[in-house]
Amino acid sequence: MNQRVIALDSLLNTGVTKRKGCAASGCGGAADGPDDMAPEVWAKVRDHPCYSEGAHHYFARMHVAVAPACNIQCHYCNRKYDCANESRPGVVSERLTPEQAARKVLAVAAAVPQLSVLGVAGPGDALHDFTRTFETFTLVARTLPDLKLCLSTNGLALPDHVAAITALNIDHVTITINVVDPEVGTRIYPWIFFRNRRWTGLEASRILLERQMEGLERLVAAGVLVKVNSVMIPGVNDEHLKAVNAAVKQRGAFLHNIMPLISDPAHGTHFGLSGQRGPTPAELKELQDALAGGASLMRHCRQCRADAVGLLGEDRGQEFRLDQLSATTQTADPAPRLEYRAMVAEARADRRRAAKAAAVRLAPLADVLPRRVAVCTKGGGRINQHFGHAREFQVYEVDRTGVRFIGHRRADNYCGGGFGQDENLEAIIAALAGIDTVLAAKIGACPRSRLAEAGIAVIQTYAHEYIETSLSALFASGLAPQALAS
Ligand code: CLF
Ligand code: SF4
Repeated sequence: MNQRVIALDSLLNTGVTKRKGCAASGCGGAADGPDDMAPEVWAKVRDHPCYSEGAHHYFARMHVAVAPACNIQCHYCNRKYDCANESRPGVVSERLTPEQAARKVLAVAAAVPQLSVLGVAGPGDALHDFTRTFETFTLVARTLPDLKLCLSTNGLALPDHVAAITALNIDHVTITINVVDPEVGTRIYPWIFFRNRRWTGLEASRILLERQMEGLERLVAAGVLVKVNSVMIPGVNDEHLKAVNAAVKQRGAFLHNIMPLISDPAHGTHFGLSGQRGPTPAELKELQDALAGGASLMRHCRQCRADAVGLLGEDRGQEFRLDQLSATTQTADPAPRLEYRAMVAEARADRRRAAKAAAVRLAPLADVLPRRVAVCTKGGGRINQHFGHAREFQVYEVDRTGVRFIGHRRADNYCGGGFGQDENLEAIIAALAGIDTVLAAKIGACPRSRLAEAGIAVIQTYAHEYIETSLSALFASGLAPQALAS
């Protein structure tokens, strides 16, 4: 490792604005290297944690909650419910004016050199009251022109704003498209508000779909990268999402992100209250695998809050509440972020070399592969997190062609401030269903032995190594994971 790569690893491990104690909380298949795409496209996605799976190990996004209202109703949405510990779209702790949002972005940018993207993703629709969204972007672009701008919309108002989006250099737009058949849409959307009146039933669904497709086509024609988010709702649109994938691919969507329905009666949504369940991780993966070869799939979405701050999978929003802003540094100096990006470029090149070497090592291992393994990581593509601090596990598939990120499993972290929490450990074991090997930087003797009883080997041998290097070394060693875990 050269000095810059070491410096980057230390930055990701310790954090320049380090959190206290164990607290942490939370758009594969995305082509992910300069060899996979045109240079102008690579320049747009290189540092965007949602549009590049590789970037999500290094870069942070922040959302500012400047868009409270929405012009449609989805059966999975209730923006009134808010829990500070919950990572879920539509959830926010405080709503901001554009001026407040711009101040907050400045404070975060000064403290978090990993910040590369500012997004408006609610809590309502970013384009319903578009003036607030565009004013926020205008203010931020003036002071922090190095940040990429990103917005997320249901698409109903989108065709009216394509010109403004391109004029503001918003290179990334997400449209949530759940159906391409209005009949199916009637089971998701009870109403829309369009051209000064409320529409219901088939007509509402038809108008929404037409507007989404028009918006998608026009953005693609204008050179904007469009990601399509779809909520997978078993028994409603799960099979249908194959048709959605084909339709959005045909219209030039850059990525398709299929997100599992989050459904809980406590959230007060129609689906939550009517008992509609979300998909299991296995059902989600089965659908994603069935779509391989269609529009490129995003598998690393964390379904984040509309006020999320930090790397995907962590949420530092509570560090930057409005009442704390006056006490935080406010500087527009881009130097720390530019220096960080230069370090990341070197680290990613280094990691790509390591991944190629790993693939060579894996090629002859037909008898032991494919395998699926979970890792504890704080970013940088390394095994650099203590098992007890992990609130999520990244899951990788290892086969003879190499190592691929295929998703993540969320679980409350085990370490509760110096002592283990047994009930959390049982939840973690449940979350790791189907996985028998975990790589972590460190784990205590007690949890390791409980996991071993559950048939899960936790290996610390590869602490701080690249994930690809470690997994290829593990399987090339010829040793069973249980042998290395002891
Ligand atoms: Fe935000 Fe969305 Fe932009 Fe990312 S999130 S507006 S594209 S900067 Fe990302 Fe969060 Fe998933 Fe969205 S992980 S919910 S895909
Ligand atoms: Fe909620 Fe978004 Fe649907 Fe509006 S478009 S109802 S904010 S989920």
